[in-house]
Amino acid sequence: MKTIITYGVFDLFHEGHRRLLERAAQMGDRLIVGVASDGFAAERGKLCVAESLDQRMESVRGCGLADLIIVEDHFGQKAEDIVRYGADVLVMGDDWLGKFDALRELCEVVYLPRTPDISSSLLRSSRYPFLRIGLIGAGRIAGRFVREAGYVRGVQIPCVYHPHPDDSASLARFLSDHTSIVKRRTLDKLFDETDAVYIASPHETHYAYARAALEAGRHVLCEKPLCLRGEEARDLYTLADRKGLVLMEAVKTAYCPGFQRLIAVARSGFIGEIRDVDCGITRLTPPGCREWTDLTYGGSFTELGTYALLPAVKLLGNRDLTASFRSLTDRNGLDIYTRVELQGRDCMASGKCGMGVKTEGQLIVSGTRGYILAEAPWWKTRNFEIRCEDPDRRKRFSCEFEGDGLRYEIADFLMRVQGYPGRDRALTADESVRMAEIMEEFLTTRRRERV
Ligand code: C2G
Repeated sequence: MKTIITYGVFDLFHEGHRRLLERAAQMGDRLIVGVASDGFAAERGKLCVAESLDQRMESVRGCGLADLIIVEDHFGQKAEDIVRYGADVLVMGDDWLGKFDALRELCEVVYLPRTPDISSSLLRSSRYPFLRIGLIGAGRIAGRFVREAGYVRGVQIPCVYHPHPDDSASLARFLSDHTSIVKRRTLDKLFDETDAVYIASPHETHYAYARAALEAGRHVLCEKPLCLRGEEARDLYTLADRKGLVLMEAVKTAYCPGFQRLIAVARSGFIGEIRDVDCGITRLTPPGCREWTDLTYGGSFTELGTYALLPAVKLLGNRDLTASFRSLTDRNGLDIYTRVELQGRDCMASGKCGMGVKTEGQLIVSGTRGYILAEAPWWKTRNFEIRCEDPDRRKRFSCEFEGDGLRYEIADFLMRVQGYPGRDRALTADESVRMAEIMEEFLTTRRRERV
């Protein structure tokens, strides 16, 4: 019996997929089809997969050509599968020409001509035109956002709003770096030319801009911290829901494949009941930056605290966490280093963040049967491993984290705006509101200590 094996994402199953499978099936007696998992597709740079894995597997099943359907979820799996299933031929479309030649050691490799003029991405964009995202703010992160958006098919950035367009050196620098983006002097003009906004302005302005955009019927992707008060964050999510709009807090780690895999492994029960979450994130920041000159909203925790809270809120958020803070401050009373301690029902967590002190940027999730250790920088989750009492039971995971990592949140935002389901679990409204509440508690504590 001659076994043929092939792999794909098979998103929005179309004639090109069917013809590939049909030709592959004709080459042998048995056809095995590997369908990429959501995480693996994202790791391979396919960020805008519209359908879930089970939908895509059902589509392949429905075409009636596959004798066996398997899930492809890691690099190197093809070689394992060829041996495991005794495949005689690996068949791929010729857009992969040469990429799998190394597997000729294990089986014949055949590249078939792709079917022209059809692809999942064309189907997606034909259903939904470009999403036009207007920028509010023209600082460092806005520039990184534009570069990362270039990796997400279906997104356009036509214009940017800055409250003081004429006397802003950062806007002038931004416009010279991104000549295709034009400045708009008013929010209304920005809204007129866009479907959504990305808010990259100073922390304390986020709420007002997000509310204005939602009121104007625009979807909102807002840099962290979304809000500095819990009630404001709750208000925004309520407004977004009422208007049927997408509101997302841009915490890049929450949307990257590696962190999502870590959360899934932690929740799987493999390390038992989670009892402690501990992480550190520091970025030495020179004096003179906004983080140090804004005496009201500056400092380490407002800048990095969202990351320090994210793993605990994701894994322990439903256990009534109460927060306490300890900070080292500069002469202006801004925190150069803060520890946030979270105490919950039969659990605890701690997060260290600092722009004036450097520490190890690892994440440890501790459970009753083992723990997870994510190496620094854990917030760009690439490698993590499970460790147990028995050192032989260690299990290591490696995931891609491409570029600056903003592409993952942009892709999630695009897919949610386009109405594809299943993308709202990366960071839920409740988790985002909880982080705003803790941010508010920190600022209240700081104000109290300053009087
Ligand atoms: N294909 C085709 N003609 C098209 C579109 C796709 O022949 N118009 C082929 C591709 O060449 C591929 C298969 O259909 O062999 C599945 O295509 P995708 O779903 O786009 O999957 P791909 O990104 O190629 O993923 O690890 C390998 C990957 O999983 C393959």
